[in-house]
Amino acid sequence: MYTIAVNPYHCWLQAGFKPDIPPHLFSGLYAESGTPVLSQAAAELTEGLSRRFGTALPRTDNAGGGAGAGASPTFFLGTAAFLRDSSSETASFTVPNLPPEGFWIQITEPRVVIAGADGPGTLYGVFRFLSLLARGRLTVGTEITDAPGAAFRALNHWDNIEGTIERGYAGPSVFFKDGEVDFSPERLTDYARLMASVGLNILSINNVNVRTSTKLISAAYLPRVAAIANIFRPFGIRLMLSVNFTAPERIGGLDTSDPLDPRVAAWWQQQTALVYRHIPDLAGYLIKADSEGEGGPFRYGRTHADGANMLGKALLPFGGRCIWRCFVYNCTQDWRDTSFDRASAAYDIFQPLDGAFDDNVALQIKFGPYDFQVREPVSPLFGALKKTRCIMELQVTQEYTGQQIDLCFLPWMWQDVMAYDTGHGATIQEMLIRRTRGGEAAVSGTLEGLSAIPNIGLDLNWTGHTLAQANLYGYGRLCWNPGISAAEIAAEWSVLSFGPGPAADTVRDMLLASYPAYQKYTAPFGVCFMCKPNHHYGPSVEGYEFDRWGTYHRANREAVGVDRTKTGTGYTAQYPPAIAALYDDPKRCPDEALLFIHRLRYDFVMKNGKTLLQNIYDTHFEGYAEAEAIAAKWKTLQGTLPPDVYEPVAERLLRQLENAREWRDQVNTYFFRHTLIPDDQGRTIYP
Ligand code: GCW
Repeated sequence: MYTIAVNPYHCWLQAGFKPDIPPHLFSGLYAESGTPVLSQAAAELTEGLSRRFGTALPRTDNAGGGAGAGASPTFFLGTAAFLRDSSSETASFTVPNLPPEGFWIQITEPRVVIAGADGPGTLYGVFRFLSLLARGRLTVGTEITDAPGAAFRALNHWDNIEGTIERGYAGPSVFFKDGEVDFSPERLTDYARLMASVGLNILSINNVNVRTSTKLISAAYLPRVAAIANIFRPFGIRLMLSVNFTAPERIGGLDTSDPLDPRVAAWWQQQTALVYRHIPDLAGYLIKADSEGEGGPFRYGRTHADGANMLGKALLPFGGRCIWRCFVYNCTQDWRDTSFDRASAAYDIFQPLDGAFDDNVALQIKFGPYDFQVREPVSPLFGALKKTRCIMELQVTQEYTGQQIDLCFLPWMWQDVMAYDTGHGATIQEMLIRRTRGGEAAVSGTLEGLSAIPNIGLDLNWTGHTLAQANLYGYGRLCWNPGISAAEIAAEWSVLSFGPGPAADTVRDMLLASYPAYQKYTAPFGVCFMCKPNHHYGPSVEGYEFDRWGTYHRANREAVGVDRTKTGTGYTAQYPPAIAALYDDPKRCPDEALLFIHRLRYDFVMKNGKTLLQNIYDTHFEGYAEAEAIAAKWKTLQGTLPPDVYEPVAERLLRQLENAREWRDQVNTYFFRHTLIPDDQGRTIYP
């Protein structure tokens, strides 16, 4: 039987754990208060201990005012400055120096200490303490110092004010309904807790395709937006808003949004002042410009630096930042034109602008040159922008990775992205960490953090597929520690969500098998975009082939893939020479990027000695078989998990199998029909 009463609403903050450190260490809490974040930290500790562990921790300080007042404390919580302060009763603590947002946990026989560098660090220390306690990782003698790797750790919702979510697979928006800001404060508090528990600190609430939410920055809507900010603030989370570049025309009554027109700049300054009157700590604006129908500086003959800096200047007096997306490409391409390559677009547009952006502007770049495909090479912009602040964008919502019907544990791929050596002297992970470890002095040319489109909505379990919670958890952990492995994330999440024991081991193994399986049964070897147009679930091998979106594989009976080498579109030249040379050589190019970079004949012999065609067949048969094995693993948990936890996942795993079967058979049949070369093992392919 299950040891903890798994309630998917609580995600990785489940109840029912038995703490295994001496109970007398929980006999009284002395905690710093005085700021909303510090008060929240103390509340999270006492409430977390009581709800999740059944352990009371009475406060001995005045703030508690309750049962324990006057007793001697055993548990100390606060900032390092407070705990070192000789005037308090905690004078004897020697807290190490901590980087911003860092914490120190020390458990000795007489007491427990959680010290933060600051308010957020203290809060993160509490959540880490609770996580370690649930995982049985705390004993007397434990001493841990930690701090976030990435400074900027954001979620970017694609929620529309109508209440719908672009690429959302878990119910309607938690922020909006029917054209209004409309939310449950309890639900948002729980969301804030989930975010803070994994260290996330920035939240943008509306879609980057801003459309009707353009009006969120107007007086009629700002009080309700401010109410959301108030809920997240005590959790150390600052709000951002997506803004529409053409807002001056749409809601400002101007006849232009030209960033160099003084009336436009003045309008943004005035509007931004209004926004900050309501939300003084807004983190800034997020902008998708000149992309997929959104207006931008190109419309007025200006550069993206002109546009971003104009907004940056409006935000500067308030300490706000302009986060400018680099997802800019021509989405009305003629498929007949083989000279133009969408993959090159972001670099072509933004690399020449390196150094032209103001200091409070950061460029947000999708991890790959296309669009969140199951595998893409890492964008050549990382490391190449030497004088520009950058943020990497990931997608937690599973737009192209199974839409929370298929199990697909994304940290598996993210760990490869983090380990990727840019060829500019650092891996992605090192770039992220260098920024925070270098302190404020290390500014330009580095990667400040990550943003991701989350996978949550109003579904009771937040993410539709309960096991997709692991992707949100994993994203937060990765922001905190860009060097963490997928295996560590899976192990942590599984125990926190299912309790220690065999169920957690099974779920962990399912997660770790899921990404390779999904990668194998979908588009082969980095070719990308063989999915159904518009909604992007399920196979359509030629779905994007004769369309305007610039994502072609150009398969015929001889070959498949686009030649992006120096003899082709020249995309590989955007990388430093050593990487370009690696990619250019089809014998050395990593298998998962092979068809992204090369156009190859079906009889091309890959590294494993088999032909490209046979590898396509093999991976598709294997991917399906692996999906079957994952579903079978879950089946072993039937009867050991509450039915309302077991059944919905079982149902999605069945739907995944139907999907995987379609992918396997459509992809294999497509290539068989082109080549008429049978599978060397005689497995069924449809003639
Ligand atoms: O992946 C594509 C999505 C769009 C999205 C766009 C973007 C918000 O299909 O739905 O728009 O990327 O990242 O801007």
